[in-house]
Amino acid sequence: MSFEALWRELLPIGRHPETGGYRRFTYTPAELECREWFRRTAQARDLAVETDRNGNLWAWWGEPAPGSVVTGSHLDSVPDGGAYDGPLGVVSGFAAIDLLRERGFTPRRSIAVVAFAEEEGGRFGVACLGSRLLCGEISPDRARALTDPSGVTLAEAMASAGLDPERIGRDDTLLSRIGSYVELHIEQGRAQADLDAPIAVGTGIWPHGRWRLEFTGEANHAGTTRLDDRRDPMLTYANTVLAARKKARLAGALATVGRVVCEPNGTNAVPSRVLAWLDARAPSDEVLDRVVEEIERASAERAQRDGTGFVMRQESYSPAVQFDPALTDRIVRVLGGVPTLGTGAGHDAGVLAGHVPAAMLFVRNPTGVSHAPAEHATMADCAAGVNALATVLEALAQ
Ligand code: HGY
Ligand code: MN
Ligand code: MN
Repeated sequence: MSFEALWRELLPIGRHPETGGYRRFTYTPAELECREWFRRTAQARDLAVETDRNGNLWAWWGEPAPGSVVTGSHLDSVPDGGAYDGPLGVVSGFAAIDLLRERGFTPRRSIAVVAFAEEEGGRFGVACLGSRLLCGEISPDRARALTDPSGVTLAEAMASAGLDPERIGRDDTLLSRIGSYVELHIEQGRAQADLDAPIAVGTGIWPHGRWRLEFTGEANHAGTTRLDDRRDPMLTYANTVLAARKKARLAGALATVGRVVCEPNGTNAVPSRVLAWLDARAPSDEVLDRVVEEIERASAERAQRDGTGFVMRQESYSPAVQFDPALTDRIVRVLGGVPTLGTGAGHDAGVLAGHVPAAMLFVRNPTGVSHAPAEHATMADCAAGVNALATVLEALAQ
């Protein structure tokens, strides 16, 4: 089946009718439907499909064995994310297998398509949760206790999806099977548009992390409480957003606050608490640590002045990643010389890179927009991606 037919099957699942964005949160109905799609697609190709102990989906062409070639990405999305971030890599994996079979190729090394669970951390707050669990990069106890915004724990969500949360944790058997991991992903930026390059190869990922910010104050009446008598957490929060932007700009880093919760959220009341999440990224771990420290200090000082409480807690951190140079060079060569580029976007390949040879292929994104409904790649570029992936898988699996 061609890429387009597969793409059209997945496209409507979890898409919000008004915004056109995707809400495929791990183990919720929309994402479970994506899992069903993955299983059906694998079975239709006689690929042995399994859900591993950490909720990651695997489809095997050939016996799962050490030295296998693995490709894939993720099916979950950020709130109102685009159609391509994640699914493009999974659909392209199946389409590349179709193409190799049409060419009469029989792999000497098994090939697998994987869909990692909770890559966006969109429900439980930790990015790349499925690949971190696979690689033993997060403790099973901490993972089980992670909660979604309504207080449901990962353990409860897994159990209701028919998985046993007691089994989560590093999976040495599975890791030993991965000879190399190559993730195809839509570019989240427009470097390839500027280079007029439909395909590029990743070199590395900026260090990045996310921190939970809690501002506490004193709830009170908006109409009768003098300004000097207030302990308003919204004020401290607002200054933190401005400080984050300034500290990041001065350091050549990135800082974003895209998620905030105000309690009790009344129009005519000074809030009691504001919760917010900082996403910060930088060219190096040192710069990132410095920027985050400066933001924390500026917020603590402002809280002092406002008479409010301020607590900052790291929720997830991904150190700088360099993809496997030998694998990356080989992929560039096999593709006849394509541009290479770094990225500020995190990926499961970034987690795997610490454990097995990992690399990334990027497909051009004409506008660079991502984590938004407007995210888009042309079908021609997606087809070029499938071709490139098939060429790479053939080279690695023969
Ligand atoms: O946040 C990221 O960089 C990725 O999309 N999880
Ligand atoms: Mn993403
Ligand atoms: Mn992604």
